[in-house]
Amino acid sequence: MARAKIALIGAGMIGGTLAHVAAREELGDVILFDIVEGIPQGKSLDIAEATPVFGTDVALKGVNDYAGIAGADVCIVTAGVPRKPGMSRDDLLGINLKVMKAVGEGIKAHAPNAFVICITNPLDAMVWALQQFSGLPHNKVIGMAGVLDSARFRYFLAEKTGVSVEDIHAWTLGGHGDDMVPMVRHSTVGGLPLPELVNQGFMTQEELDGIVKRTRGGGGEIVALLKTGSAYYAPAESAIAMATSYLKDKKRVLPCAVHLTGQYGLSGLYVGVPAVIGAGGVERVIEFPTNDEEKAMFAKSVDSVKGLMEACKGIEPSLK
Ligand code: A3D
Repeated sequence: MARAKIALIGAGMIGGTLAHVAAREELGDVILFDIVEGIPQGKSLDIAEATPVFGTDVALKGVNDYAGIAGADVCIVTAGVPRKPGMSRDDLLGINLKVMKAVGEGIKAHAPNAFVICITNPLDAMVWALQQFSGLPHNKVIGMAGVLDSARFRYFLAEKTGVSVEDIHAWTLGGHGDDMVPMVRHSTVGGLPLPELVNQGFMTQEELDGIVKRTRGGGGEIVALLKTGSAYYAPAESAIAMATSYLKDKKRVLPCAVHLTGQYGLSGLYVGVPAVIGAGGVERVIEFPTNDEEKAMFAKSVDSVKGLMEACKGIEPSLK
C-alpha cells in the first residue's frame, strides 16, 4: 500500500516539529508548505537527512505552491501568527482569518479528500472558518486544542500525585481560551475521580484548584517564558495523536474542537468536546453529563467562541 501523505500548512515552530515527529514515527511522506521561500525546503531537507539515523523510510519535501499538497490524506494547519507576551489568542483573529481563507481555498483545490486538523489560533473560530473556506465535510475538519489542554492538566496532576501520566485521564472541554472547562469530576487518577483523590489525601482542594487554574493559563505560561512565540512541542505531539488515530483507524476518544449538531445543546459551531476519531474522521461525539456548575462554565466558554465567530463575520461576510 502507498504511504500516507501528510501536508503541513505552515512550516514554523509547530510545522517543523510536526514534520520531525511524523518522519520519526514513519507516519507517511511529509509535504511542508509555507509562503516563505526556503524555510519549508530547508526544514524538510534537514529532517530528510536525519531519516537514515532514525531508520525510517519516508520522503519529505518543502513547497511554496498549493499544487504540492495534491492528494494529501491529512493536512495539519499552523499557518498564521502566534502570540507574543501581552497578547491574547483573540488578538490574532484579524491576521489569521485571512490566512485561513487562503489555506481553505488551497485545500479545497488540491486536497479535498484530506482529514484537516487546524491548530491556528484563536482555534475554535479559525477551524469553523477554515471548514467554510475549504467546503470539506464537517466530520473531516477538526481543531486541536483539547488534547494539549488535557495533556497539560494530566502532567500537572502527575507531578502533584506522583502517579504515572499514563494512568491519568483528564478532560478539558469548551473553547480554547482561558475560560476552558477542566472536567474535574470526569478526570481520573488510577480510575479515581479527582474529588475522591482529595478525600484520600493525594492533594488538597486548594492544590487541585491551583492545577485547574494553571491548566487554563497553560498556554500563557509558556508564552511568558519563551517571549518570542508560543508552545510547539506539546501542540505538535497532540496533533500527531489525532492524525494517527485517523490514519490507523484507532478510534481513540480525544478532546477536539468539532462541529456540533445538537450535542451539549449546541449546533452550528465548533467547540471542544470528546470525540471518537477514526477512518471516518469524527465518528461520534461523547457527551459527558454536566451539573449546573459545569453547564455554567461551558456556557461562558461557548459565549467567548460565539463572540469570536461574530467578529469573523464582521471581517468576512461570506461566513455563516
Ligand atoms: P510560527 O512559528 O510563526 O509559524 C507560523 C508559520 O505560518 C510561519 O512559518 C509563517 O511563514 C506561516 N504563514 C503565515 N502566513 C501563511 C500563509 N498565508 N500560508 C502559509 N503559511 C503561512 O507559529 P507557530 O508554529 O508557533 O504557531 C502556529 C499557530 O498555532 C499560531 O496561530 C499559534 O497561536 C497556534 N497555536 C495553537 C495552539 C493550540 O493549542 C490551538 C497551541 C500553540 C500554538
